[in-house]
Amino acid sequence: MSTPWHVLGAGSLGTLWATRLARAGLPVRLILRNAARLHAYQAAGGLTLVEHGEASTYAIPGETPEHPEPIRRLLLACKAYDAQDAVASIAQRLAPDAELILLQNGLGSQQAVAAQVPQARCICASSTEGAFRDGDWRVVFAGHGYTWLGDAGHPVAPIWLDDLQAANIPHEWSPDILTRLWRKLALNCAINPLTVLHDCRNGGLQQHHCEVATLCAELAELLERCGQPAAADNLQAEVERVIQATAANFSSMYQDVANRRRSEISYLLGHACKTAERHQLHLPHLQQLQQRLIRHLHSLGLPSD
Ligand code: NAD
Ligand code: KPL
Repeated sequence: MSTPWHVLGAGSLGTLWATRLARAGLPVRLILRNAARLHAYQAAGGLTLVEHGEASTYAIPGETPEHPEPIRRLLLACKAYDAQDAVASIAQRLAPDAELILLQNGLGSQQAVAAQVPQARCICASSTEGAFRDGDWRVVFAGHGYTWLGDAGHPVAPIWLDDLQAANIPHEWSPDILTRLWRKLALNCAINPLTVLHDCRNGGLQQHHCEVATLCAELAELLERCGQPAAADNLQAEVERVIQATAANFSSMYQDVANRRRSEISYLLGHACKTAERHQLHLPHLQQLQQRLIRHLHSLGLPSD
């Protein structure tokens, strides 16, 4: 039997991946936080994926972190700020040849996880697929996209990409995953905080062209300084293209704030500002943006880390 996929995080992306893998007949196990969550999950009878308005439920076996089966392949599908605690909860179970696929947005959490489990192979992912929860254990597939996967320290693609193919998960092995992650981080830094501060959809930033351009120039300087010139290439043009292409959408950070959820600010703008500081790079507009956003989150009573 092929290696089971352990999926930790039964949220939007975790459900999107787990259900498609299970639908392809691949062995999947869902790791729930504790016995209470496991019982609630079992009572629901599985994970439900809604695609094109049609709901299908998959009775994927669930387990708690304490389950005795060793983990050889783990899809970590929690938010960036939960990644280290989540990995700590299953670290004892990781087999010597374990592989972790890290779906977190931004940067910083992947490096922290890799340092936590140095014996495991950590593969980073950058995804443009979209999904959201519309009930407990129920996720709507919202936007078709692509997932790039890569391992900055080891360019050889893993054999389980065949499983993703079988499960119709659009993906590509990327030899320059760090560049992709930095590029996405820069896009998110140029767009998401401003949509929160100006209380607008992505398209509303067309009225704030100069502010966006100034941020792009500083972000490009940062990318160059940290050895990512390809991620800096034509950044402003791409940001403007994304603003136009997603004009009607609310950014993920806007949605987090509107729904009073913790945002991943520390792994996006926070990571950019921390990296600039480490390189002794003065980026006044980016730093001001971070301060404005932190003040705004505090004024709403939301966490700013
Ligand atoms: P989510 O909040 O919907 O799901 C995360 C799940 O992880 C939750 O169910 C939470 O309870 C669970 N979790 C956290 N800690 C846990 C623990 N210790 N043990 C067990 N479960 C635990 O988040 P999401 O939207 O799926 O996002 C996951 C990551 O993917 C984020 O970094 C996000 O930015 C990124 N991402 C999401 C989308 C999307 O469309 N949702 C798209 C691209 C990237
Ligand atoms: O990724 C995004 C997000 O909202 O998180 C886009 C649409 C690119 C805006 O930054």
